[in-house]
Amino acid sequence: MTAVGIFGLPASGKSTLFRLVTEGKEGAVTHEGPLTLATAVVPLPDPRLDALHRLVQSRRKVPASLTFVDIGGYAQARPGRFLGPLRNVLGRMDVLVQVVRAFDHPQVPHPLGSVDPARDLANMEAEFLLGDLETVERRLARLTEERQKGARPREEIEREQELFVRLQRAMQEERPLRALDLSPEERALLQGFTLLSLKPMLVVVNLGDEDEPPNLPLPPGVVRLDAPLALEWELAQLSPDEALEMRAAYGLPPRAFREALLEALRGILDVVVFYTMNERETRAWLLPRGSTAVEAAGLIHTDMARGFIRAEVMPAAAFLQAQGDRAVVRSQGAWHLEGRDYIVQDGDILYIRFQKG
Ligand SMILES: Nc1nc2c(ncn2[C@@H]2O[C@H](COP(=O)(O)OP(=O)(O)O)[C@@H](O)[C@H]2O)c(=O)[nH]1
Ligand SMILES: [Mg+2]
Repeated sequence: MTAVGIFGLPASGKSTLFRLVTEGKEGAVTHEGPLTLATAVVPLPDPRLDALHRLVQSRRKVPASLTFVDIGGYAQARPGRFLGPLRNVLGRMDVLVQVVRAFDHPQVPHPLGSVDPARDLANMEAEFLLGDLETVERRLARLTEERQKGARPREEIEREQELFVRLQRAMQEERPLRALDLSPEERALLQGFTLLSLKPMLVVVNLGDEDEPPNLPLPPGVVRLDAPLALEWELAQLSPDEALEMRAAYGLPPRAFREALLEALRGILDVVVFYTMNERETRAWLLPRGSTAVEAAGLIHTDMARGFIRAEVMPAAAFLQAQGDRAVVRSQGAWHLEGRDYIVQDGDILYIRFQKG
């Protein structure tokens, strides 16, 4: 499951964005402390999957999906006071979508009394950094203790110390962790910690219908998208032709914001898409970039990972080019057998050979 957390101040447009991206789903509601979470699964548009399915004609087509969570109920007490529950929920997400309010509306008061997207963005970033700095300093204190006790091999502790000191320095210079150059091993070391400024983040600036995009100093390493969300939701109810006409009249790009958002998310998530096909289903899967064939097998079924023998691999592009003729793909040398450590590439079609039981 790949989780996308939508967060931001009250009345910034989070639920409007959630409705837009889920095409009006209610979402399953849960509570966590003062927070109310609405969760819904959104299939990812994938022209490559559509083409494969047309060729193979399996009974079902199963797209990869993102799980969106609308995180409501967070009210900023005052800058620099991060609420624990929000940190915990955001910590479980794979990508963060921060909604920042730029629209003004007399009937919808801003919780801080005035519309100021630059302020709201800077406050949130400051809270991220402050919380992360606390986490890092707690870890450093712990590592010093471990070193005195000799609890683990010294080199191991020193390697971790070196990394956490680097993180500490970055945050003291107000640089978010997402802007650091970290090796895969270092990222793996940081897996268990809640470090929000390390997470990929997309900022959605919610404009009024007639607004020009404001000039905003953007935190390093985040992707920004601008849209009048309430208007986008209204336009999403129209027929495609009507919508196109209205979009032009409002000076909006022809492509619906929903599509632009899903594509941007797909871009900042560090994942590849691979495919499986049989007569029953043609299916797309998301896998963290750099994952191996046996990890891909484990995503499909734990038995496949346990009994993994080999993976048959062919690129979707080659299969489509060959009109689904496997013999042609083979004759072009595009079909190959791989072992468990093969790094799965975006667009691979996998067939896992495994031993049952
Ligand atoms: N004018 C205007 N109103 C909006 C826009 N986006 C949201 N709203 C309104 O602001 C209110 C709060 O929006 P909502 O999505 O519920 O915000 P949330 O508290 O962040 O979930 C609702 O009444 C929305 O209709 C927008 O782009 N323009
Ligand atoms: Mg809401």
